[in-house]
Amino acid sequence: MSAQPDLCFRAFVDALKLDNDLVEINTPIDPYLEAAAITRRVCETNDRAPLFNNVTGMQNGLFRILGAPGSLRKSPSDRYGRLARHLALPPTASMREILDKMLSASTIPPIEPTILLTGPCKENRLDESQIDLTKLPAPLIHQSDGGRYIQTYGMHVVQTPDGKWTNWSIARAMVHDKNHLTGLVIQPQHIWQIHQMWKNEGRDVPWALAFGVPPAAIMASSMPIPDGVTEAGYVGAMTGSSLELVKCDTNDLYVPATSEIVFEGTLSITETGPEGPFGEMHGYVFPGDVHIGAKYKVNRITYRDNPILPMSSCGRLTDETHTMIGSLAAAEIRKICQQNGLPVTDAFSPFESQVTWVALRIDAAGLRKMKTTSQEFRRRVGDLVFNHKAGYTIHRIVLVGDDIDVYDGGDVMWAFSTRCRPGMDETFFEDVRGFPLIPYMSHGNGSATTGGKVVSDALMPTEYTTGRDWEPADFKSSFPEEVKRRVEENWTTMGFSAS
Ligand SMILES: Cc1cc2nc3c(=O)[nH]c(=O)nc-3n(C[C@H](O)[C@H](O)[C@H](O)COP(=O)(O)O)c2cc1C
Ligand SMILES: [Mn+2]
Repeated sequence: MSAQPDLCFRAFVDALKLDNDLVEINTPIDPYLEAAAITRRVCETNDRAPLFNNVTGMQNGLFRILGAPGSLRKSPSDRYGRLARHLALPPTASMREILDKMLSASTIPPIEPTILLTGPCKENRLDESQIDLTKLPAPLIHQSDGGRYIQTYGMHVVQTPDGKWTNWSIARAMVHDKNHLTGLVIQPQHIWQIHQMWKNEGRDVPWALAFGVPPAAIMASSMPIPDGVTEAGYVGAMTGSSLELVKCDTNDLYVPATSEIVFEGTLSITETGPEGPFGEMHGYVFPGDVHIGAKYKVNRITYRDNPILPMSSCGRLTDETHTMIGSLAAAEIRKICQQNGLPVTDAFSPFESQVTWVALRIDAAGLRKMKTTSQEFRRRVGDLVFNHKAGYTIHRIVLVGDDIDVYDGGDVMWAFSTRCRPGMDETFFEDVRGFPLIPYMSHGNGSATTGGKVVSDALMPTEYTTGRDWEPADFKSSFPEEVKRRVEENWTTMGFSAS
């Protein structure tokens, strides 16, 4: 059985422990707000991931909770260590290295999964008569949430009616009653696309929801890889090993053999139910704001011994909805730009923008070769990205020169604030799909689902023609090497602190 941290969630938890990146809590913790409050504080301070071993109301071991599975570490040297451990990269991996790993499978053939007869996720089972979701210690994550969001970091498994495409993705879901969940199934997400196909056929969608899946798989489940691409094969190619899956008890879907907990059932094409509100990725909850959500029926639960439910206590910076949704969309946007001949070297969604922006780093020589204008370039980038599913969650694209480190929010903010003249250097897109979760969309002055997007050009006119004609007024650029060396050598002798 695969025991590498990228291929097995339980091994991942062990790896965090070895990294001293885990706080095991053995005193009783209430899943009603307390576990999420601890996790929230962890996210806001970049502290170690909490593992709640003793969750009030546990039933037959169901379940322990791991908070902040993909949040940040405190030290700048391994800031992205928890994400790196999802991908078998060294904990000091840079964001660029993490995103390159995620994109690495886009240019190589998929590696198909291997089907095992059984696996750890079958160690325990509950049949239909034994299931009562309302009795599980599902977390209440924010005090004004409309339900207990048991699903914030599990992987939905759905397949097209013709069986050719099996999609894995994260989409939130809350406990509705004894044997139902309600959740977000929204356009243009793949789970929505596949739900539409079954609707056209007049049949409910066979469905599974696997919690605590191989970390490499949950990363791919959070990334807008292309329509029609089966995440299992993509993850196989990315990790270089065929994923080990087992068949569901009650339908023909397959789930990772080492999954901590598996729900099996159907996603209804006719029934819906109240869903939300929820404290969301942009850092808000609107109390009382209940919407109609998709409805799932749970017929079977299987689980490992002493299972662990991963939980994202999302909201203000920094949690999985930022480190993963923003970063992974940016990676896919980089790829799409490059495939379309744009001289983009890097793309990242600054956390400071609450992951509503993507900064595109433009290669200087490539830009000059294009012999384009700002207006033309802005239009071309916006038409491409804002009409693509990968650009769904992004409302501002900032074009920056290759002197800017897009992984550094301060750098991007400096360029945006000083090189992009409001209005004149921007092109607005009012006829593209918008992201309704952003407060200014769903609770703002205009349509919740259309427009509100902009390409902001923080390239200076000389960058399009003759090249940069300025020098940054900073330590690095404003002083001769000899002077800088002297300053650095004498730094501590003069009484300043070592960096
Ligand atoms: C912690 C977390 C929570 C998420 N919640 C949702 C959600 O509730 N609804 C949604 O549509 N996408 C959600 N996403 C983003 C999707 O997983 C992402 O857009 C992914 O590309 C969707 O998969 P697909 O490309 O196969 O459609 C979440 C991602 C993460 C990391
Ligand atoms: Mn997909």
